[in-house]
Amino acid sequence: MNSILVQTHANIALIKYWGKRNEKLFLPTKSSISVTISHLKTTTHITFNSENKDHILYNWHNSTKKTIEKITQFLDLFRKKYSIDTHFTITTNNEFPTGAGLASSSSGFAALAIGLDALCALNLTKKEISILARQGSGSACRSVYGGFVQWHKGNRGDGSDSYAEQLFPANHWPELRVILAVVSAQEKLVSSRIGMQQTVATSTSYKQWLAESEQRIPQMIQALENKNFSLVGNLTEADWYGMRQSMLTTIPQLDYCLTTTHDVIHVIQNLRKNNIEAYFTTDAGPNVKILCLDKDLRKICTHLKNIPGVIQVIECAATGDPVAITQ
Ligand code: 2P0
Repeated sequence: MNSILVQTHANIALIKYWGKRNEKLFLPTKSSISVTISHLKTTTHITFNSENKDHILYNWHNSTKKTIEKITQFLDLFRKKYSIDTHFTITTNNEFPTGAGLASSSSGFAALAIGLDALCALNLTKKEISILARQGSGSACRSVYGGFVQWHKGNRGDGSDSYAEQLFPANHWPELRVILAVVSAQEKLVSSRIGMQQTVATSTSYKQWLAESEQRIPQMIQALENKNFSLVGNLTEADWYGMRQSMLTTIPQLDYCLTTTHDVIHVIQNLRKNNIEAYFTTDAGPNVKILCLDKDLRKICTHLKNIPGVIQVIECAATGDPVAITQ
């Protein structure tokens, strides 16, 4: 094989990952559950490079100078782990809606892990690929799959039991929608990596969230299995409140929300009072992700588009497994 082309998608966590018990191996303090979503696609092309260095071209939106460092470190880790001594030429593009301020390393590192395995003909299992992707970026271990995915936190010190698995394929729940309400295209001030480190070290409410969030895992799996939308939504928001509280009690305080973020949240809460069911979550940034069912999509999008400060409204759904094409 001369080259490989991989397509992956970013994922949005319903039960969040925020904090590591081992920084070097990217081992999380808790398990998490996500949905891999359409519209946030990464396309990555990898070939062997006969020179003694890697060539990396990327356009990961909102990427910082650190991005190239992170990719290079990941390639070094891959070579060391699998005793490979070649270098690579990599072109990796996040085909996210332009200027949407939706940075994600999840689809990026998942694509690299899938592509490197295929190109080097290692025949790794999905579990091994997930463990590899995790060491590029924690959330990337979940983007190795489409649909609804669980990342088991694991207990071992070497990380061999900290990997993701698919819970349900994307077509398990075709009526579910995820709307992205973009309120800012700005880069975040504190990266997830640094922010979560500070939370683990200083937040007074973090331990309580960890305990409560871990209990939500089996509840969320059951709710997804039964396609119980109200319960999925309520668990998602409850977990978000716990993460938000942990961020707000971090020293220095972490507040990724903007005024418009709160405006969007209020609109969602008001829609619910008027029997239009929608639920919100946010991550390490001000953009809001909204869960709803297909039947209410149009109405909810109309309300979101009318909020001053909302730049873009993107309608997504759960999407399928990554695709790898050998060339
Ligand atoms: C998540 N986030 O579960 C959570 C919710 C942000 C808030 O995963 O340090 O970019 O590379 O492991 O994966 C963002 O964290 O951090 C994230 P690293 P990552 O989706």
